[in-house]
Amino acid sequence: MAGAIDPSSVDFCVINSCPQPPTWCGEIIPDGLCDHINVIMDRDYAFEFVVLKEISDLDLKVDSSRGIGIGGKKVADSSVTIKSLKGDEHKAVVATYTKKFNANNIIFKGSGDGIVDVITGRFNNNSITFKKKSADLVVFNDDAIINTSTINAGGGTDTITFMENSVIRGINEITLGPGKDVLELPANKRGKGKIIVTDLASNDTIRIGDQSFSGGDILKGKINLPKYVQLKSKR
Ligand SMILES: [Ca+2]
Repeated sequence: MAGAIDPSSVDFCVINSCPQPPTWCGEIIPDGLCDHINVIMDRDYAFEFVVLKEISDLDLKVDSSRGIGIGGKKVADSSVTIKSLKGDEHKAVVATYTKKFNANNIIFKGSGDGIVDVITGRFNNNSITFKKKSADLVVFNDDAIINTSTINAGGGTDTITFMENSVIRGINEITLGPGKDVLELPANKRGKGKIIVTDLASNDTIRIGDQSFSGGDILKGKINLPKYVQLKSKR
């Protein structure tokens, strides 16, 4: 149904100067969903998917580093796969600002760095998977609601940030992978959820509000993390 986007085959259209938004119906958007989504490419060659009606079972694939914004109505049971290559001019970014983003998989391929930016909305039961060796970034912004999601940061120096006023619900499992990773968490958490770190290592850092703790000190029991942060060491 949905194929990978080949940017060279796409008509370039700058936001606000498009005679009408391109939809690439039947190419990246399956025929049955064409009236559900508008696709806009902006001047930075980012794709913006404007979800007009709830969608599910969408399989988006992008074969180069670029920004993908997904906004609007609920998106469920779908996947977004982006292949970022080292040296690509643009960063591979997946930004979500849908009303609800439920049970979706965000997958990065290739060797370049990846970014997930949850700008707003409910982010429920999703998984984010990065490649080995890339320096990746996840940001849950203020007022985004994160519920029962998993992040696998892989190798490389990764940063995962829950902004102070993000809302954390359910059990959220984070695997930092090898590398000097940084996990930033709220000091005064909103929501009743938990953060489980599966593989904290001594060279990782956990920041709680403006306080910074080394993984080594945490593992030695020198630090009392807030109760909502739990370690599930595999070792
Ligand atoms: Ca890592």
